[in-house]
Amino acid sequence: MDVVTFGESMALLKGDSANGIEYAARMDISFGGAESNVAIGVSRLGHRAGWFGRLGNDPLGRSILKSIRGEGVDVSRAVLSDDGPTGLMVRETVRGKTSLYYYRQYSAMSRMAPVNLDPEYIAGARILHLTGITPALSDSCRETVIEAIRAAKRSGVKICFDPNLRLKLWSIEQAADVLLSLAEEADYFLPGLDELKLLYRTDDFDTIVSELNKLSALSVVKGGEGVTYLIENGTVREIPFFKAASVVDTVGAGDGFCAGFLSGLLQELDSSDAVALGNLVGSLVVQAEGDWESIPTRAEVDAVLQGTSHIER
Ligand code: KDG
Repeated sequence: MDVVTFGESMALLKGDSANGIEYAARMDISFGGAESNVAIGVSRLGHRAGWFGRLGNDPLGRSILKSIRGEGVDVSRAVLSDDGPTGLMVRETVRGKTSLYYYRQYSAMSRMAPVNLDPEYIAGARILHLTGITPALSDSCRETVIEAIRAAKRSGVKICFDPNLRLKLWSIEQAADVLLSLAEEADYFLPGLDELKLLYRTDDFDTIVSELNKLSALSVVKGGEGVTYLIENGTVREIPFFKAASVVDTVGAGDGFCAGFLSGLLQELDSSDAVALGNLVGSLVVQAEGDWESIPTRAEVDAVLQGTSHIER
């Protein structure tokens, strides 16, 4: 595997009413999960991606597993479990504000423990991608992330960490301690600027940069004013966004960025070109509905780069 990742993928319901779920008559169903979104993106960009997690042995879980497998992602270590349901999230956008409601407490994934890991599977990857969502799910999930890091480090597998701060899952006080300690273990740290302001409890960019320079990781800070900040060896470089032709759905853009950045690393691009590729993928993701459905293929990315992306009639 080029990239292995794990975490919770959940069924996703979206209502058909502009006034929100409360007034919806019909719901569209899909699925989402920051980690499987990234795995699907890495696969679409032409690399070998593996995703594992625990899904309920229920219709939603079986459907999600088939969908992730159908995207060319290896799911050989994923489990359909009888010890909890598949998680569910419900999303609505009302007057431009998107809200996500989770129904995931005591889900099958929340019961993951270090014993469920296959250290050899992790050892066989070039990069282990982790998010800050998994440690928020339960103590056993947090222990599993720590054990996965140990397995990766024993075999020289690089670690990419996106904190994916979810304050509906835990308080900023709980999250900051855990996420910043995980960032110290990473080779690549991919936070959002707003997340860093909360984690470091400051709006001052220079203070944030000085904190990031204490990490051994190469840090890539998403969500600047039209740029992504690359912080490496004490320097700050600004990598400009690609202008999205239109913005339809921003959910999943960060996962698309991660997939593009990981693809850049796997292609052995230099760090600024890998960040630029992440910016390009993220800019394409926001132009269509869906967390992962809008992640481009390698051919689509190449067409944009060659200026041949056009309407065929
Ligand atoms: O990353 C975009 C969503 O698909 C993702 O946030 C869902 O994993 C998810 C979560 O926990 O919110």
